[in-house]
Amino acid sequence: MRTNQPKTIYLSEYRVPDFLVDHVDLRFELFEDGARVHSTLSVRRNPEATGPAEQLELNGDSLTLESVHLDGRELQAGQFEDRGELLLVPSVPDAFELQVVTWIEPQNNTRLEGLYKSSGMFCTQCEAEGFRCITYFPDRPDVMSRYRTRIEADKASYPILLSNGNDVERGDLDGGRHFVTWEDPFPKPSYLFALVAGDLVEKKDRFTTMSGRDIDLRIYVEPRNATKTGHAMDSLKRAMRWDEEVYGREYDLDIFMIVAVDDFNMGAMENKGLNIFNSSCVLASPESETDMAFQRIEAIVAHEYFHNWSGNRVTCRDWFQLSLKEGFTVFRDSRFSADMGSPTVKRIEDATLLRTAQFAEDAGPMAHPVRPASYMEISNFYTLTIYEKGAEVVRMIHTLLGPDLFRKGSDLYFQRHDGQAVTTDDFVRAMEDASGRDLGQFRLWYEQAGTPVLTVEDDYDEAGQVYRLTVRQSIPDTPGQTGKKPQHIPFALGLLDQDGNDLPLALAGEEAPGGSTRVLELTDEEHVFEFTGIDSRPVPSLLRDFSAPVRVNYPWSRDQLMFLMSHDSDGFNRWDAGQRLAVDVIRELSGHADASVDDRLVQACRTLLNDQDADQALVAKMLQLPSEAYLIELSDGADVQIIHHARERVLKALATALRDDLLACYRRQQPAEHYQVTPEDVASRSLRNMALAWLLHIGDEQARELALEQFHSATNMTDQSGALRALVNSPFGDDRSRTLDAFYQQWHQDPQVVEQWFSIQAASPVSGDLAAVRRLLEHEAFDWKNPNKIRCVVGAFAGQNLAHFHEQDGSGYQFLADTIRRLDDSNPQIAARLCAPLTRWRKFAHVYSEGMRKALESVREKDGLSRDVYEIVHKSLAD
Ligand code: B3K
Ligand code: ZN
Repeated sequence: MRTNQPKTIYLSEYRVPDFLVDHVDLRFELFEDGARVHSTLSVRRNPEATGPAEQLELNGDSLTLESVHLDGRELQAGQFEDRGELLLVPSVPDAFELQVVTWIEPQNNTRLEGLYKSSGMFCTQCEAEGFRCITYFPDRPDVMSRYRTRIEADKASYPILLSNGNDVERGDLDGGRHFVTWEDPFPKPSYLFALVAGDLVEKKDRFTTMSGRDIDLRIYVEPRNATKTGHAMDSLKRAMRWDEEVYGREYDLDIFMIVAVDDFNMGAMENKGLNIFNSSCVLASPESETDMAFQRIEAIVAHEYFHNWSGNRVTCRDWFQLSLKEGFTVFRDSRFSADMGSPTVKRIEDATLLRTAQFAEDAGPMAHPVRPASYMEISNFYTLTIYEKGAEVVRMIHTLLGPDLFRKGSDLYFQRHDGQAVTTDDFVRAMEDASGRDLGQFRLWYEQAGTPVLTVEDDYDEAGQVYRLTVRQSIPDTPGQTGKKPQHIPFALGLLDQDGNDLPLALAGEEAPGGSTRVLELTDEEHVFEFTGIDSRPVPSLLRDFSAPVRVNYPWSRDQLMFLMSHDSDGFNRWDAGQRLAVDVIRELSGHADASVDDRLVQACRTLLNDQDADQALVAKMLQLPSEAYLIELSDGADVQIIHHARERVLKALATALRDDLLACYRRQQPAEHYQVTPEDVASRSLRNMALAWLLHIGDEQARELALEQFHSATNMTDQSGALRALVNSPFGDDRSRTLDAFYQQWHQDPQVVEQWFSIQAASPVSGDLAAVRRLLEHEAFDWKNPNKIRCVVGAFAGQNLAHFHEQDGSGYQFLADTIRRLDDSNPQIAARLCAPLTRWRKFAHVYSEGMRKALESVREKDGLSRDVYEIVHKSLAD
């Protein structure tokens, strides 16, 4: 077991940098056996530094130092100290030029941080601390510099050489080599540096900005992917226009580039002017990618583009402020997606992710505030809390201020802090200054971890025609944080009368009603709201549009939920009522073999299935049963097998009772002639494939024929993989293996499709047992060095295939632990991500939690554990 415990870094210990670097001049010599990096830094003492800095300290990681020059003089041993992770140069002048030459081996870089090779091309990933794997540097976001980058490489193998900014010079060199020099006029932190060298094809387009500037848009991909760039390019142009219209933000360089790479630790990266994307988050064609992939690509392309302002022009002072750029940018991309598609569906998807995964994180051993106070390894803090809860926090400011004042606030923020590295507090202050609102208490959302719980009680006074709501908030303890203060929560609600109409809402003392949806502001532990002029007992519709990331407890009856499902004017709450009803019905069955499925749920689903006037996008969402992960999140001492079987029984009962309705629905939803990703078409395909999946789940023969026919005749991947998934999860074993083989034969040359093929199998509750998953790891297309393959097999198994992962003999846990140990040396970031399913071991019933704990312990025993995995495992096992 590792003995040297990684250091904890505290926000309270933040100090401004002792030295600033105004200019960085880089020269890369790229070879097959490594790369030489010549770096020239113009350094000066920071006038704001608090102490007299004796020495210059530069970060480094896995570098071979070749030479150091200070103002042209080579430093000899003794004039500097190479401590591996730090290069120290004592007694430096106030301003000087430092030249450092390092040798690195991108071809052996399996961590995929810094400069590495993917399918023969050189590429980089520097956020958060990857730049120090390229050269020695004060690798922290509050050191912002102008970069000039010259790349030299073999011309035949690497005809395309890219970096940030504008390309200012190019030419040929001896020995078949060439160079290109890039200059980025905008000061930036090192984490936004990027370099790409490869044999890529270039897809070009143009965009004219609001002030009439012409921008060159380019997407670089490997030649085999040349036909898969159209959707990303269209998405990019829509995002550029949207950011102008909604935020008044214009693009600033003359060129914007996107590069697709196959081996990437996460989705994409917003490097200035040169975004680098995981292939799976940018490449798409209707034949080979699903609707979900199309939507994901649009959102991620927009997200990375939006970072140009929220992240790059205004960046983070330190990594505790990560949500400054991530929360805000997720908020921006989710509004963009809502505007491009169905706002209600987008809201449902965001809330589902939050309630299933972020609430779980917030209740587990890794719980942390949106602005954490400490960390060991920053890579572990690219979390649902920083991203999704952070976005909800910004959204609540938007709700409290209203769109106009919020826009004034964002204008002020961008104008005030352009070119600076700032804090979440600066963001909130700009919102306050522009709006005149006091967000003092609101700031607790950034400081306190844990999901607030609202407990709501009501009572109706018929004689006085008063409806009284009592709302109490409490915030659970989280590791290191107890006794929390009440937060400022925007609580949107409506009241439905007996006919299902919204009542006009007047609070006691008000002269006129203030609309039918009111945003109440909760600031105390308890509030009592009295609504007057209510002439019969209403049904409350609480937390409309999910106005805050909180849990709401109110004892709705099943009849009330049915009523809300069909009448609530708030689409989100119609869906939520359906989810609550389904959760209630599934829970009633849990562990009770003789209980039967409440017919009201069957009726509700039948009504939905046949309601052709309703918004079909919403209907498609409403017909999805709550996931096993969500059901687990809602329970204490969760028994996965019981939850799985109860949910299965409900699904089977629904499919059996609604067989004819499902077949009719399937037939109604005929494929559109031309593939488009509109909310209507997506809903139609989703309903069609859901009907198929439900029917195959109960082994319906007619549906089997339909699925086979759909599998072979589909002209888009949503329908083809929908049929495949339904067959894989059916009792028809022969069809399952035949279609899986046929699919692989058809698509084995397309890695993105092979990833889908892997994940359908690894996530299958029917056939994806551990033995099957182990066979997938032996498959010719599986590659331990490719994060996507690991995610699609191991991640899908542990994260989605809960009944098999949680086999009571603990085999799934031990398998995951072995995988983490195996990956810890080669790619610690991916290894650390895979720990997540084990971290919540305390949530589960004893038969599960023991095995999970043992698996974590076996990871903890590994020698030389990475800082990434160390932090998660130790925090998870802490008392
Ligand atoms: N900023 C990057 C994430 C970097 C993760 C580094 N471990 C992508 C994004 O959020 O846009
Ligand atoms: Zn981001």
